[in-house]
Amino acid sequence: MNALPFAEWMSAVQGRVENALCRCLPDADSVPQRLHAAMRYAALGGGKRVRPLLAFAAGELSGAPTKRLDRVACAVELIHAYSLVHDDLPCMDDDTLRRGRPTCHIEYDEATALLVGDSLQTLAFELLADADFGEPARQIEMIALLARASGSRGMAGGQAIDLAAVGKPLEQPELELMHALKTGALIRAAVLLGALAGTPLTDDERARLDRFARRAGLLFQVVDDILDCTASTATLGKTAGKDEAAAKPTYVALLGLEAARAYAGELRAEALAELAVFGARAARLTQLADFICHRPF
Ligand code: GRG
Repeated sequence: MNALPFAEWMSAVQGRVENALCRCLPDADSVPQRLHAAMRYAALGGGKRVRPLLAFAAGELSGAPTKRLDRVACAVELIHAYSLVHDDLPCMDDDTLRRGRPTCHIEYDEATALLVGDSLQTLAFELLADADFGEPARQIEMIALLARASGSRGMAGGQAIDLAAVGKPLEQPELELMHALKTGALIRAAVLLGALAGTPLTDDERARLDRFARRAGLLFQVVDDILDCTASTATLGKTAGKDEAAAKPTYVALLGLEAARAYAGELRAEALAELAVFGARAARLTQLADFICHRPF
């Protein structure tokens, strides 16, 4: 896949991840059928697969075998899919549209959607624990990294801060912390896990990759905020304009649209600067940072 133009590489990885997810999710006709069908509904057939793409791109830095990257990519995507299912529930964001289709609790029911999230999350850890990553100590490090990124000091913690902040003006450092946890932690985990699946990086390389991942996570969120107020519901496949309607603290609300765009440009440049040391090995990560910055949805 190394020689492919970016768009073709992207769809090759997306297709590969779709197949890998399809294989690792329980069959829809196995008991309990309704839960398994709903898990497949939530995880398959949609989404940009940005986190898996980041894992594959980071894996190119460390020469990670594609079979290991399949595992990593599925694990982070399953955590992401679980977070979307729970985020859409009436007790959270209360949304009816996701990836251009009815949300999981609308298509099924709330109790099923709750269990879908729980089950996708535990399946992610099962995948990492069951895989052969060569070295047990590294495998445990990877499992711990994903656990921390997903829990109260990562994604779930960011969601808690977000829920508590609705209607309250947040200053930029508080907004940054919220997003570093809610969106950034899993994006960072995708990058670091992809690299960890191969030959160990030096301490300096790992620190640079970590700084890249943190800037890329923030960039993803700033662009998400911009898209929420500039793109249509049809383009996004989810309800547009929800942040403003729900008085959510966003970069656009804090900085204004033009300054948010300029900030996205700064974050892209800072992220790319961290990759210079890797040379051609970071070509895919560079292209992905550009994609995250300029994506239409
Ligand atoms: C419920 C524990 C828990 C956490 C929820 C991810 C999340 C935390 C909430 C989703 C709400 C949201 C819009 C967050 C902003 C950034 C984001 C994660 C957008 C959706 O991710 P994409 O654009 O979605 O990668 P696709 O559908 O392409 O996978």
